[in-house]
Amino acid sequence: MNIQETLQQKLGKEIAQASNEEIYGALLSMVQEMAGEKERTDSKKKLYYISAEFLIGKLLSNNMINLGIFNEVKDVLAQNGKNIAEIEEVEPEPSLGNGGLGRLAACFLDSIATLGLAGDGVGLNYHLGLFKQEFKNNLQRETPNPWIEEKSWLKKTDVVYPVSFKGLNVNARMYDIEVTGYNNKTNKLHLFDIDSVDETIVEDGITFNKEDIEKNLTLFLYPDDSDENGRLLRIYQQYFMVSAGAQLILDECTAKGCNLHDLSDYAVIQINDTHPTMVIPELIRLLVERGLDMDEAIEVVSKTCAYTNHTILAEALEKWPVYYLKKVVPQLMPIIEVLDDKVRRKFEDESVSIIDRNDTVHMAHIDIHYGFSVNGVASLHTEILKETELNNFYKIYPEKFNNKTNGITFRRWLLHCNPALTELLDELIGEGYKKDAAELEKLLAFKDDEKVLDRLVEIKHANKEALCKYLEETQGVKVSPDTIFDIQIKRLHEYKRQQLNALYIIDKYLEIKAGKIPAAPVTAIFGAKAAPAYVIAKDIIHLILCLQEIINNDPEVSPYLKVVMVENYNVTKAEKLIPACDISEQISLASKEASGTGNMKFMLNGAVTLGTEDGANVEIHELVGNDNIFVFGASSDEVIEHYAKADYVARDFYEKNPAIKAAIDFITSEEVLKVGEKENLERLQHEIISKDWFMTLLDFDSYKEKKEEALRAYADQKTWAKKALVNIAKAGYFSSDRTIEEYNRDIWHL
Ligand code: GLS
Repeated sequence: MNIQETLQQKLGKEIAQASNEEIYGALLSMVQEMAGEKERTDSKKKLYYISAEFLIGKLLSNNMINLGIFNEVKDVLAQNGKNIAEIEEVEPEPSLGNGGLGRLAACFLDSIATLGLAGDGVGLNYHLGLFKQEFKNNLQRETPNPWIEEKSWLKKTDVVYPVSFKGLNVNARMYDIEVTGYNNKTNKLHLFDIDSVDETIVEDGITFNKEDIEKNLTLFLYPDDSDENGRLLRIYQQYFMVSAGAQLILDECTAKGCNLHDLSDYAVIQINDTHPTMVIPELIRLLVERGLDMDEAIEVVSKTCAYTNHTILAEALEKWPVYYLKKVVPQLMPIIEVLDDKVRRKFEDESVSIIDRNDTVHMAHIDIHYGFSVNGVASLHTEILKETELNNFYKIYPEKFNNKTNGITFRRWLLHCNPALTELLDELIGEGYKKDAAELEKLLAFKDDEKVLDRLVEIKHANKEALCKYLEETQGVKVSPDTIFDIQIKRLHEYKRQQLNALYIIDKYLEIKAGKIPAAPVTAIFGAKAAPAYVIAKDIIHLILCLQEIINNDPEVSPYLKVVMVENYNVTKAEKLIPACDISEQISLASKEASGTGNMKFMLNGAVTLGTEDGANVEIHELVGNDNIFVFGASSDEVIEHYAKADYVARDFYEKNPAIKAAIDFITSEEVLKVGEKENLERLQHEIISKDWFMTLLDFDSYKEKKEEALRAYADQKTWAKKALVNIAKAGYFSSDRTIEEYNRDIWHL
């Protein structure tokens, strides 16, 4: 049966007569069947990528691309008067992650299957993904974000494992999502869930009773951990995930003939950040239960587990008080004590202990001592881990440390989101780059080809037009595709410095008001969610929304400058924003962004980076060279030194730099107070003047200067298009296929 016939059979009617919802449902079940019939990867040794987040995004089109039927389906639909883009709209987005870390896990699954490697994901089936963001009175509001409908990608399995908490025994049921490789075999994403979850306990917004574990265990992705019950729930979630995961791993390995002593010949477990760290003591516990002695169990597990560090921000390196663990998973404490004891006997250095003197368990320390590999996610990040953050560990275990610079899947971030660019690439360099991203470099041969450069400009313009239409339809915001699209989309965090961009916008506004007309009109686009309990991050969103209202409604200013804060920024929106971007804002304080992956997506789609020497920006810079990137700001060495000496004083900049002072004063000016909340704006202003923990003001002048340079450079469209071309051509290095090949070569050995 061909696709047309299959669809009609599933629909029970002509495609032309069916609604978009019905067509989506039919496509979903067709794709699921096709994926189910595909060959599974198979090898003695298998990777388990265990992660609290898999930000998979919508799956329909991605799966169709990987199965090689996307174009055919699109054509069949078009012949019947249907538009694939409208069908895509019907699919709810599974937002099972916060940001880069979760999206990376999803890109990795795609690449693992594409390379034909046996590797499954293990995580949690959150019923409500990252909250849905709404703007009201220029403030962020959070509402629940459900994604599981009657028909979904989840397949309920009969696999159920018991999980015990103190005074509570529950069952973890496994749900599976097929992971299709591009023109290759399939793997699975296993998501564990508890049958008793009750979505009706959600009250106003996203609040719920955090103590009713049987009803809330998998209810939310990352429940609010600003109070103790929230943090305890997090431990419940983490243990639920790793205990079920560990039982699955042992079951699968023994079914293949593993005798547990040789576990590491059958399994390798990649621990994605510290959230799944308890898998180490849990596996040890299970192995002892199954007959191994403690020392051997520890050794076996240490040969099986590898750890990826994704941040140097102290607040993200998990530390749990012993009494929390005793309250939730007392069965792990004796094991963690043994692990700590062994470390203390071997090393005198208190800073590498597992349980510190305040009775706090350092999760990363468990991973480093009892895993065989520790990797950072970009070369600068790994160097900082080795030389600074984890230097005491690096001195003990230099052989464990390695770098794996992040990557992105080109199936989603080029083939799917930018079909026009994909078509041009196919025409110019053939399709080989789809399997071997390094072939993108062939594009460099067209660097001086005027016709090709014109086509790049045309494609970008068309993508910008499509975005304008989308923004008008979804948010009622009108912007012009003939302005420079300057985009900063990522989670809202002070270290990412959206506030620096906002201060620049204020500065620009004040200049225009004073009669200084800019060379080229700019549209500043933001997209960001702030953690519900992160007060200053929400204040920054508030400021940006206030600026949007003031600037876009000011006839003197809006012809030259507009501000758009995209509501409910998520993977789906990223897919529309990235292909339309001219300038990619990657302006974190150097040393703080471990890697970034948005920076790679923008580059691949022909945007030019305006960034600090941070995370993977450093590698982008090396690849494209000085002419094709705009770099500014203090270096990571300088920043680390400022922290060490504690000699950065924001107020000095405020007092000595008139432009900075004017921009900061504006935050609480009458104009802003007319549309904003005094309390929030004053709090933010005070934070910037008297704390500014991420040194916004230190980089203000150099940011402004570089940004102006970039805006001026844009005027010469040919030269700009050349920069875009070089960025695209050099992006091959950032394919997650390359990253996964390196993981496999150096760590997994599948
Ligand atoms: C993060 C880092 O902040 C990002 O720089 C990085 O790209 C990502 C994936 O490695 O991991 N760490 C984290 O806790 N959240 C992230 O997005």
